Amino acid sequence: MLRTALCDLLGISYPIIQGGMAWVATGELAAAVSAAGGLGIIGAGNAPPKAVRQEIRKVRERTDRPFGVNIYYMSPYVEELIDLVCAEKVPVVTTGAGNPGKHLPKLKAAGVKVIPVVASVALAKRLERLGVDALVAEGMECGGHIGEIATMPLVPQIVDAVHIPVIAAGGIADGRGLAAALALGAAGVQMGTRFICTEECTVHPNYKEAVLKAGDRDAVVTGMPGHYVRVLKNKLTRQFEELAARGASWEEMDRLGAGKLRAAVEGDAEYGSLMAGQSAALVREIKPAAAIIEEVMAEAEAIISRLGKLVR
Ligand code: TUI
Repeated sequence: MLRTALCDLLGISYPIIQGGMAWVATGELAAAVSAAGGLGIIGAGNAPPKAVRQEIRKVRERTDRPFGVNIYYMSPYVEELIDLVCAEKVPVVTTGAGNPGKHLPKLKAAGVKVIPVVASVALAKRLERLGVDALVAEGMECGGHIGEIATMPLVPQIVDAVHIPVIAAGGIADGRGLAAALALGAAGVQMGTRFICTEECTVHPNYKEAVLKAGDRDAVVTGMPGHYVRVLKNKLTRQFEELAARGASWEEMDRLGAGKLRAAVEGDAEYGSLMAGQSAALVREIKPAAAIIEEVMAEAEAIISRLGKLVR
């Protein structure tokens, strides 16, 4: 049985975390992942605290296991969401697109475990010093807003730089990815794209279909330096290309992207922002979240025991 320090830290059975994708990771999905022994995470995105509280309730109606909420630091509701997760005693908070340092004392006092998502060594070191419990090291193969370093070089650098558990993310969708992440020194993985194609994920079937159909070159990068977003190729990404070709301003790009993730979640696969990582090409079927977790664990365990036999 494969267990890591992350399982002990979070009280979960398997070292698999589901990415807290805005609009995509609802209470239904988070509950399914947590009930199956991983860590399900609600993506708060730009949603108001009342809506996030409803998602927390959904998880608690479905499972007693630990779960998390991802707080997106560009949200206008960050302060209220911090108060909400403390009041609700949410077991784990992951953070994205910002530095949660100033909220750590409050979160720690409420007993919330804090796991920031980072894409650089410098921020990883700074956050360890401030007392976070673990880190997600997210490589640029991931979907949505991306950093500049790929998973393979990023994870071991962060592992070397800190003493807390590191969770690898970006480009991971199966047991091979989990085994590889452990080989890099990670204590577990976070997968987002793979969990879009679950029975419990509430996005429109068109979004899931686009992930299933994606090939190796379909998860492309749009946007501007400092604000790159990885999405699946469609009519919207061609509009972004046209804007970039004529040297459009940041404001024009931003205007084109506004509201488009929600459109994708509601079924617009042509002009919606189908955020997904390069691992989309590895996703071939829609299954229950529990079946994915079982399959990933069995595959990783088989690989690790096979690799062990290579050493003679
Ligand atoms: O957060 C992400 N990826 C995301 S968030 C998102 S939400 C959204 N997008 C469009 C419309 C509506 C909602 C989509 N994709 N990844 C986690 C991540 N965070 N990767 C890198 C970082 C990061 C970047 C800078 C973390 C901290 C940071 O700090 C800067 C500072 O303040 O030091």
